[in-house]
Amino acid sequence: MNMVKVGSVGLALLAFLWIGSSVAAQTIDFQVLECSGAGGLDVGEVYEEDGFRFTKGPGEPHVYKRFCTGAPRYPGSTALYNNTANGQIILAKIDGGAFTVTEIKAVALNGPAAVPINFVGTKSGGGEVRHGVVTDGRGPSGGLETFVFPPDFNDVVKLEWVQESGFHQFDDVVLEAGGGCGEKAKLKAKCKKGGTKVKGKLKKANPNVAVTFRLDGGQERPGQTDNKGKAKASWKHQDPGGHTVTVCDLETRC
Ligand SMILES: [Ca+2]
Ligand SMILES: [Ca+2]
Repeated sequence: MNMVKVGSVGLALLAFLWIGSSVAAQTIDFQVLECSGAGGLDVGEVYEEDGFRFTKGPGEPHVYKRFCTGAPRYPGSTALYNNTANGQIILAKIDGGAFTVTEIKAVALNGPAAVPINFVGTKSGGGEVRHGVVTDGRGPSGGLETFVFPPDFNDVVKLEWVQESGFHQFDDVVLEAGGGCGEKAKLKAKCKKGGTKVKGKLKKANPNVAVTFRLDGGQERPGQTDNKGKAKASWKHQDPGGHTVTVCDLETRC
Protein backbone atom coordinates (compact mmCIF):
# COMPACT_ATOMS: atom_id res chain seq x y z
CA MET A 1 0.00 0.00 0.00
CA ASN A 2 2.85 2.37 0.78
CA MET A 3 4.19 1.94 -2.72
CA VAL A 4 0.84 2.95 -4.20
CA LYS A 5 0.69 6.06 -2.02
CA VAL A 6 4.19 7.17 -2.97
CA GLY A 7 3.40 6.63 -6.62
CA SER A 8 0.22 8.68 -6.59
CA VAL A 9 1.88 11.56 -4.73
CA GLY A 10 4.60 11.61 -7.38
CA LEU A 11 2.04 11.64 -10.17
CA ALA A 12 0.09 14.48 -8.54
CA LEU A 13 3.28 16.52 -8.20
CA LEU A 14 4.28 15.94 -11.80
CA ALA A 15 0.84 16.99 -13.01
CA PHE A 16 1.06 20.18 -10.92
CA LEU A 17 4.49 21.10 -12.28
CA TRP A 18 3.40 20.50 -15.85
CA ILE A 19 0.35 22.74 -15.45
CA GLY A 20 2.42 25.35 -13.57
CA SER A 21 4.99 25.64 -16.31
CA SER A 22 2.61 25.55 -19.26
CA VAL A 23 0.20 28.31 -18.21
CA ALA A 24 2.49 31.19 -19.12
CA ALA A 25 3.95 29.65 -22.29
CA GLN A 26 3.36 31.56 -25.51
CA THR A 27 4.14 30.68 -29.08
CA ILE A 28 5.09 33.24 -31.67
CA ASP A 29 3.66 31.54 -34.75
CA PHE A 30 3.44 34.38 -37.30
CA GLN A 31 0.00 33.13 -38.41
CA VAL A 32 -1.43 36.67 -38.62
CA LEU A 33 1.00 37.09 -41.52
CA GLU A 34 -0.38 34.17 -43.53
CA CYS A 35 -0.89 35.13 -47.16
CA SER A 36 -2.11 33.26 -50.24
CA GLY A 37 -0.40 33.13 -53.58
CA ALA A 38 2.84 31.76 -54.93
CA GLY A 39 5.15 34.56 -53.82
CA GLY A 40 6.49 36.11 -50.65
CA LEU A 41 5.69 39.37 -48.90
CA ASP A 42 7.63 41.91 -46.87
CA VAL A 43 7.01 41.95 -43.12
CA GLY A 44 9.18 44.97 -42.32
CA GLU A 45 11.97 45.91 -39.95
CA VAL A 46 9.92 44.99 -36.89
CA TYR A 47 7.42 42.25 -35.97
CA GLU A 48 5.43 42.09 -32.72
CA GLU A 49 3.39 39.24 -31.25
CA ASP A 50 2.38 38.16 -27.72
CA GLY A 51 4.24 41.03 -26.04
CA PHE A 52 7.48 40.22 -27.85
CA ARG A 53 9.24 42.17 -30.60
CA PHE A 54 11.62 41.11 -33.37
CA THR A 55 14.02 43.77 -34.62
CA LYS A 56 17.03 43.59 -36.96
CA GLY A 57 20.62 44.77 -36.95
CA PRO A 58 21.15 48.48 -37.70
CA GLY A 59 21.40 49.50 -41.35
CA GLU A 60 20.54 46.13 -42.92
CA PRO A 61 19.47 46.59 -46.55
CA HIS A 62 16.61 44.03 -46.53
CA VAL A 63 13.60 43.53 -44.24
CA TYR A 64 11.93 40.49 -42.67
CA LYS A 65 9.85 38.49 -45.14
CA ARG A 66 7.62 35.40 -45.28
CA PHE A 67 6.46 33.04 -48.01
CA CYS A 68 2.76 32.74 -48.88
CA THR A 69 0.99 29.38 -48.78
CA GLY A 70 1.35 28.71 -52.52
CA ALA A 71 5.07 29.53 -52.70
CA PRO A 72 7.49 26.69 -53.54
CA ARG A 73 9.53 27.68 -50.48
CA TYR A 74 6.52 27.82 -48.07
CA PRO A 75 7.50 25.44 -45.22
CA GLY A 76 3.98 24.28 -44.29
CA SER A 77 3.26 27.12 -41.84
CA THR A 78 3.88 30.84 -42.08
CA ALA A 79 7.47 31.47 -40.97
CA LEU A 80 9.73 34.52 -40.81
CA TYR A 81 13.15 35.07 -42.35
CA ASN A 82 15.66 37.89 -42.38
CA ASN A 83 16.23 38.69 -46.05
CA THR A 84 19.69 40.18 -45.39
CA ALA A 85 22.61 37.74 -45.66
CA ASN A 86 24.40 37.79 -42.30
CA GLY A 87 21.65 40.02 -40.95
CA GLN A 88 20.84 39.90 -37.26
CA ILE A 89 17.61 38.55 -35.82
CA ILE A 90 16.90 40.11 -32.42
CA LEU A 91 14.06 39.09 -30.09
CA ALA A 92 13.15 40.85 -26.83
CA LYS A 93 10.09 41.51 -24.71
CA ILE A 94 8.44 44.80 -25.63
CA ASP A 95 8.63 45.90 -21.98
CA GLY A 96 12.29 44.85 -21.77
CA GLY A 97 11.56 42.18 -19.12
CA ALA A 98 13.18 38.79 -18.69
CA PHE A 99 11.90 35.67 -20.42
CA THR A 100 12.65 32.02 -21.05
CA VAL A 101 12.91 30.57 -24.54
CA THR A 102 12.34 26.83 -24.73
CA GLU A 103 11.83 25.92 -28.39
CA ILE A 104 12.03 27.16 -31.97
CA LYS A 105 11.35 25.64 -35.38
CA ALA A 106 13.56 26.25 -38.39
CA VAL A 107 14.20 25.02 -41.92
CA ALA A 108 16.51 25.91 -44.79
CA LEU A 109 15.41 28.99 -46.74
CA ASN A 110 16.01 28.00 -50.35
CA GLY A 111 16.34 24.24 -50.80
CA PRO A 112 17.84 21.17 -49.15
CA ALA A 113 20.77 22.39 -47.00
CA ALA A 114 22.26 21.81 -43.56
CA VAL A 115 22.16 25.34 -42.18
CA PRO A 116 23.99 26.49 -39.03
CA ILE A 117 22.07 28.63 -36.55
CA ASN A 118 23.93 29.99 -33.53
CA PHE A 119 21.70 31.44 -30.82
CA VAL A 120 23.01 33.89 -28.23
CA GLY A 121 20.99 34.80 -25.15
CA THR A 122 21.77 37.80 -22.94
CA LYS A 123 21.05 37.01 -19.28
CA SER A 124 19.11 39.56 -17.24
CA GLY A 125 22.02 40.03 -14.83
CA GLY A 126 24.64 40.21 -17.62
CA GLY A 127 26.59 37.52 -19.41
CA GLU A 128 25.69 35.34 -22.37
CA VAL A 129 24.50 31.82 -23.07
CA ARG A 130 25.08 30.15 -26.44
CA HIS A 131 23.49 27.29 -28.33
CA GLY A 132 24.37 26.21 -31.86
CA VAL A 133 22.31 23.89 -34.07
CA VAL A 134 22.44 22.70 -37.68
CA THR A 135 19.29 21.90 -39.62
CA ASP A 136 18.92 18.31 -40.81
CA GLY A 137 19.32 19.12 -44.49
CA ARG A 138 15.68 19.18 -45.56
CA GLY A 139 14.49 21.92 -47.80
CA PRO A 140 11.42 24.07 -47.07
CA SER A 141 9.08 21.50 -48.66
CA GLY A 142 10.26 18.98 -46.04
CA GLY A 143 8.73 21.09 -43.28
CA LEU A 144 10.01 22.78 -40.15
CA GLU A 145 12.30 21.07 -37.63
CA THR A 146 11.98 21.62 -33.86
CA PHE A 147 15.01 22.66 -31.78
CA VAL A 148 14.93 22.67 -27.98
CA PHE A 149 16.98 25.21 -26.04
CA PRO A 150 19.10 24.15 -23.06
CA PRO A 151 17.70 25.15 -19.62
CA ASP A 152 20.14 28.05 -19.24
CA PHE A 153 18.13 30.02 -21.83
CA ASN A 154 15.91 31.07 -18.93
CA ASP A 155 16.06 34.54 -17.47
CA VAL A 156 17.27 36.22 -20.68
CA VAL A 157 16.38 39.73 -21.82
CA LYS A 158 17.46 39.24 -25.44
CA LEU A 159 17.83 36.37 -27.89
CA GLU A 160 19.71 37.00 -31.11
CA TRP A 161 21.21 35.10 -33.98
CA VAL A 162 22.55 35.68 -37.48
CA GLN A 163 21.11 34.75 -40.88
CA GLU A 164 24.21 32.64 -41.61
CA SER A 165 25.14 31.32 -45.02
CA GLY A 166 22.86 28.49 -46.09
CA PHE A 167 20.07 30.68 -44.72
CA HIS A 168 16.94 29.66 -42.83
CA GLN A 169 13.32 30.45 -42.02
CA PHE A 170 12.02 30.14 -38.46
CA ASP A 171 8.65 29.68 -36.74
CA ASP A 172 6.91 28.72 -33.46
CA VAL A 173 9.19 30.36 -30.94
CA VAL A 174 7.99 29.07 -27.55
CA LEU A 175 8.54 31.50 -24.68
CA GLU A 176 7.58 32.25 -21.13
CA ALA A 177 7.60 35.77 -19.78
CA GLY A 178 9.16 36.41 -16.40
CA GLY A 179 12.43 34.61 -16.90
CA GLY A 180 13.55 31.69 -14.79
CA CYS A 181 12.06 33.11 -11.63
CA GLY A 182 8.51 33.50 -12.95
CA GLU A 183 6.18 36.42 -12.49
CA LYS A 184 5.16 35.73 -8.84
CA ALA A 185 8.72 35.44 -7.54
CA LYS A 186 9.79 37.44 -4.48
CA LEU A 187 13.30 38.20 -3.25
CA LYS A 188 14.39 39.11 0.30
CA ALA A 189 17.84 40.18 1.45
CA LYS A 190 19.29 40.23 4.97
CA CYS A 191 22.48 42.03 5.96
CA LYS A 192 23.99 40.55 9.12
CA LYS A 193 26.99 41.47 11.27
CA GLY A 194 27.00 45.07 10.06
CA GLY A 195 26.66 44.01 6.45
CA THR A 196 29.69 41.72 6.36
CA LYS A 197 27.38 38.74 5.89
CA VAL A 198 24.51 38.84 3.40
CA LYS A 199 21.74 36.37 2.64
CA GLY A 200 19.36 36.34 -0.31
CA LYS A 201 16.14 34.33 -0.26
CA LEU A 202 13.99 33.69 -3.31
CA LYS A 203 10.45 32.30 -3.01
CA LYS A 204 7.35 31.71 -5.16
CA ALA A 205 9.64 31.29 -8.18
CA ASN A 206 9.24 28.66 -10.90
CA PRO A 207 10.17 25.25 -9.45
CA ASN A 208 13.34 23.39 -10.40
CA VAL A 209 15.03 26.05 -12.50
CA ALA A 210 18.62 27.29 -12.48
CA VAL A 211 19.03 30.86 -11.21
CA THR A 212 22.01 33.09 -10.51
CA PHE A 213 22.16 35.35 -7.45
CA ARG A 214 24.46 38.38 -7.50
CA LEU A 215 25.71 40.66 -4.74
CA ASP A 216 26.27 44.31 -5.65
CA GLY A 217 26.24 43.42 -9.34
CA GLY A 218 28.93 40.71 -9.08
CA GLN A 219 29.93 37.78 -6.84
CA GLU A 220 27.70 35.27 -8.58
CA ARG A 221 26.11 32.39 -6.67
CA PRO A 222 24.48 29.78 -8.91
CA GLY A 223 21.36 28.26 -7.42
CA GLN A 224 18.50 25.94 -8.22
CA THR A 225 14.93 26.45 -7.04
CA ASP A 226 13.38 23.50 -5.23
CA ASN A 227 9.98 21.89 -5.82
CA LYS A 228 8.36 24.84 -4.03
CA GLY A 229 10.20 27.50 -6.03
CA LYS A 230 12.59 28.43 -3.22
CA ALA A 231 16.34 29.08 -3.45
CA LYS A 232 18.87 30.97 -1.37
CA ALA A 233 22.41 32.28 -1.48
CA SER A 234 24.83 33.75 1.05
CA TRP A 235 28.01 35.81 1.04
CA LYS A 236 30.59 36.28 3.83
CA HIS A 237 33.49 38.67 4.41
CA GLN A 238 31.81 41.64 2.71
CA ASP A 239 32.45 45.34 3.28
CA PRO A 240 30.29 46.65 6.14
CA GLY A 241 27.21 48.62 5.15
CA GLY A 242 24.33 48.19 2.72
CA HIS A 243 24.25 45.70 -0.15
CA THR A 244 22.10 44.87 -3.17
CA VAL A 245 21.04 41.33 -4.00
CA THR A 246 19.70 40.46 -7.46
CA VAL A 247 18.33 37.32 -9.08
CA CYS A 248 16.50 37.12 -12.43
CA ASP A 249 15.01 40.60 -12.87
CA LEU A 250 14.44 41.06 -9.13
CA GLU A 251 16.51 43.40 -6.99
CA THR A 252 16.43 44.22 -3.28
CA ARG A 253 18.62 46.06 -0.78
CA CYS A 254 19.46 45.57 2.88
CA1 LIG B 1 1.04 33.70 -30.67
CA1 LIG C 1 3.66 29.63 -38.35
